[in-house]
Amino acid sequence: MEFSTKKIDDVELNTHIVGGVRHRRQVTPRKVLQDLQTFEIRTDDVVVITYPKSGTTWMQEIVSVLRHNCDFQKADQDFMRERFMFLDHQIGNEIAPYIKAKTQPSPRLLKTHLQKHQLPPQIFAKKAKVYMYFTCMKRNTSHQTPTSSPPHHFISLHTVYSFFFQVIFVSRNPKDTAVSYFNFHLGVVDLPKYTWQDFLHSFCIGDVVYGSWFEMNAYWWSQRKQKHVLFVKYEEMHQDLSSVILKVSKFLGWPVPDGKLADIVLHCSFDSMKSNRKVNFSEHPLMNIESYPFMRKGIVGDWIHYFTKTQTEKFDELYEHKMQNTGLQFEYISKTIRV
Ligand code: PPS
Repeated sequence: MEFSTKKIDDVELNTHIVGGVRHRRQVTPRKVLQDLQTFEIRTDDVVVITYPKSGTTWMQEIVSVLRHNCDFQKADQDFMRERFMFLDHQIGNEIAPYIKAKTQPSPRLLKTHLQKHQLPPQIFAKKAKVYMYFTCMKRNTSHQTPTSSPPHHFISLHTVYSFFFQVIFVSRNPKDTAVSYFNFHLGVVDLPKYTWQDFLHSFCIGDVVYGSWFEMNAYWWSQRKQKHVLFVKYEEMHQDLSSVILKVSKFLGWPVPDGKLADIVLHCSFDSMKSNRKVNFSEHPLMNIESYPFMRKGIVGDWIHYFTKTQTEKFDELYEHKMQNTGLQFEYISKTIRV
């Protein structure tokens, strides 16, 4: 699938390939990826896993609010990057989030964009534990004299599933993801700068930072029925945020307080998050938010303004080829907002 054959020089300067995946050279050094191979997952960790630009921050804000029982002030007390430990990130000389996470109280909130084979292996080793135990119960014999008959015992089998952590995977249609990711590159200091054509080409062959959208999404889609995995689509959040909030709440076991659902929807709306400095990354040291806002458009269907007719045809062909056996389908046009 060729969109472009142009060689982009600063890609090689600013990024490196580790484990077959392209990463930001400064932000995701080899050591971080190596150390994550022995990172300890805790029983009550909540891990938000996404391909970049899929609605990660949106989901993080929902989880933060639920975590604090809908106390918006508490939820937004810290900047997003201090609430969720971004495992595969390290900025300058700051202590890496995965190191900070080691001493954080539970339940920890973690975020990662890593492909399956670069995630901490414990994520796969510690899926769920099943305890089975027997109890013996003596029948209630109060109406009998102790000596009138021997006590009767019942044996009962109990099965307890104890889940070791929870994964929320957010997926966004790949055309809008590519557009959002392309724009993000323009605004982030150390990310390589591409033309749209070159970016789309690299995205399609999985040679951008964090690798292949197709691989990551196909894998987590295949895991969606596991009890510790919640698979949510960005487009679903757009269409019915209330339902998604209730789904996340049920999954995590963190209830929505009575009468608060509408408030969460409002708090997590695009406009509210765009003007919320705790989540809009306006103070992030590596982002040029003035010219390239993190909360850019927040819509379904912006790809229409970027993809040419030929690019659309080629991309649809590629999607069919790579994903035809998965059954994963998306809405590509908003049902509610004109783009
Ligand atoms: S990152 O850097 O990978 O963590 O980015 P991520 O948060 O995954 O994705 C950023 C895109 O999500 C949009 N966004 C939202 N859309 C709708 N409503 C809300 N509340 C919302 N919050 C974030 C954000 O605008 C980015 O998409 P684009 O298309 O670039 O606007």
